[in-house]
Amino acid sequence: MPIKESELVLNEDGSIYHLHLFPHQIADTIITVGDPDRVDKVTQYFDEIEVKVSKREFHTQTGTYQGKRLTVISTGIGTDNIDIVFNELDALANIDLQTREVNTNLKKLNFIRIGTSGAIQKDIPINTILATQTAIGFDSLLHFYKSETIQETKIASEVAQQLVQASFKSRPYVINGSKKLLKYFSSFEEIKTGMTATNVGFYAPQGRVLRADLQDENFIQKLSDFKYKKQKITNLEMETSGIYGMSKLLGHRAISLNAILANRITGEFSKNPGVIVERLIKFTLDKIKDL
Ligand code: R1P
Repeated sequence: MPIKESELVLNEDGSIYHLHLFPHQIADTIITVGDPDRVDKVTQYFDEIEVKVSKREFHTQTGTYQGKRLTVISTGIGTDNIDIVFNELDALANIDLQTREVNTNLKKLNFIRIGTSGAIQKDIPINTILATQTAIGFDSLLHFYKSETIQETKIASEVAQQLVQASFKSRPYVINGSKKLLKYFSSFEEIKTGMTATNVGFYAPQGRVLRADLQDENFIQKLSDFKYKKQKITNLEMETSGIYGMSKLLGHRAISLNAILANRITGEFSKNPGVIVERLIKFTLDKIKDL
C-alpha cells in the first residue's frame, strides 16, 4: 500500500518536506550537528561539495572527504527535530518517493553526531571528547513509537527507582548506541565513553536557574549520584537519546560524540569552545574515512 500524501509529505518538486532533499543527495554515512553554522566547519575540509541545501534549521551538505562520500546535516536543537531529521533521512534511503512504497532492500545508514555537552561528574574535565555508550532520554519521543524491544529496560527501571520518584515527572527511556561504532571510536585514546542524559531544555531541564526556580533544586546532584552497576551519568545534552532511539528503530547505526564544554559540578565553562569543537571535527573526519 502506498504511503498517503498526508503522511509522507513531499514538496512540489518531489523532495522530502522539511529537509528539501532527494534520495541521490545523501550519503550512507551522515554526520549530524546541532548548529547550522557547524556544517561549514565540517565541510571546509572536504575535497569537494556536490550538494548544498538549506531549509529552516536543516542545512545539508554532501561531498567527499579524502575520497569518502559524506553528508553533513544540522538538526537544530532538541529531540523533536531529531524525529523529523531521522524519519526523513530514512525515507530518502528506504522509501521510493515516487511510488510511495517501502523499498525491498533496506539501507543501513551510519550516523555520527558531532555535538557539544556539559559534564556532570567532577572528574570529567572540559575539553574531553566523550562517546555515548548509553543514552537516557528524559524527553518522551520514543514513547510514541513501538519501542519496548529496543530499550535497556534494566537501566530504565533503575533510573525510575533512583531518580523519577524523587525528582522527575517524566518516564525516561534508555537506548544503547551502535556496538560496532562505539567499539571503533572508543579504541582511540582521545575518546572517553559514558552515559549521556538527554533532556528537553537547556535551563531547568538541565538544572540551570536564571530567574525561574527549579522544581527540585538538587536535580543535577541527583543525576550525578545515579549509579547503575559501575556506570554513572557522565553528561547532559539535548539530542542523543532521540538519535539512538530513531536509529535503532529504523535499523541504522549511531554514535554520539560530545565535546565537553562545561562542567556543571565545578561550574567551569570552556574559555575557547571553538577549539575543542574543531578538534572533534578533525578527529571524526580522520577516523570516519576508514569506517
Ligand atoms: C544547547 O546549547 C545545544 O548544544 C548542544 C545541546 O545538545 C543543544 O543542542 O549540542 P549542539 O552543540 O550539537 O547543538
